[in-house]
Amino acid sequence: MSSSGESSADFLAAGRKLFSRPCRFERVAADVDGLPPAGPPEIAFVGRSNVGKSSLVNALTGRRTLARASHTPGRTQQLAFFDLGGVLRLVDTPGYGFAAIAKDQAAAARALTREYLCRRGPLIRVFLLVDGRHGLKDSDEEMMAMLDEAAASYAIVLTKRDEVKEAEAAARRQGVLSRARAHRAAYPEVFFASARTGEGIADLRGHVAEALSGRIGAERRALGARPEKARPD
Ligand SMILES: Nc1nc2c(ncn2[C@@H]2O[C@H](COP(=O)(O)OP(=O)(O)OP(=O)(O)O)[C@@H](O)[C@H]2O)c(=O)[nH]1
Ligand SMILES: [Mg+2]
Repeated sequence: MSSSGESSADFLAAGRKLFSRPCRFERVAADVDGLPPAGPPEIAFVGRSNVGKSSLVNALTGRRTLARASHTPGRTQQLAFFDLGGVLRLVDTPGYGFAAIAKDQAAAARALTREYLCRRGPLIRVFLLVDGRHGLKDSDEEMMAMLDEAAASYAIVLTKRDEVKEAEAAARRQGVLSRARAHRAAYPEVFFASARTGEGIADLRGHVAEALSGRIGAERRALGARPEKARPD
């Protein structure tokens, strides 16, 4: 039972309902000027290249090809905005940690993601995706430190659950959870999901519904997030 009185079953049902709304691609932003004006609350998906961000957006929305998933790591180099029934925006971000991307292109994508995560007023929740087969890498720890600093409340999602054996999955989740506890903006629960089989997807939808219910935004304010900077005309 949460402090707001709703049980997790309520949030699961709310999540199912939320993600049954129509979802459509809105726009991509290659730089800060390309960001859409602030609108509904936003949930962002961050993580290393190839971890499964775009696939997870597709799985959550039940749309196979909404976000562009790829066999080529580093394909997504812009922020992609998706509108969910006018009540929520899902934001797919460029992956980090892939050496084959040109250095200046990777630096530009990293700077844009950072600017977005640190300044975006409507952002209520970040999902930090980590490959469930490998666990946290140094680049993930760097992202966690950055999210702490930005006071951007985030939950870690281990991906590709279908490729990890039961015992290994339990140990990995526990290991990641104990490291997450050292980070002040990290949610004290680690999800494990598969975009391929759908395992864990209902829980993630429920978590989004819970974030949308208002508690998480309050957390972000309590953590001292800086207000979104007015952009010069
Ligand atoms: N087995 C398995 N493969 C997955 C899963 N999710 C994604 N993949 C595969 O992982 C690869 C990368 O998936 P994407 O969704 O494109 O990853 P991404 O994080 O968006 O990658 P970038 O945009 O390059 O940063 C693709 O080949 C997917 O089919 C999963 O749950 N299980
Ligand atoms: Mg992608």
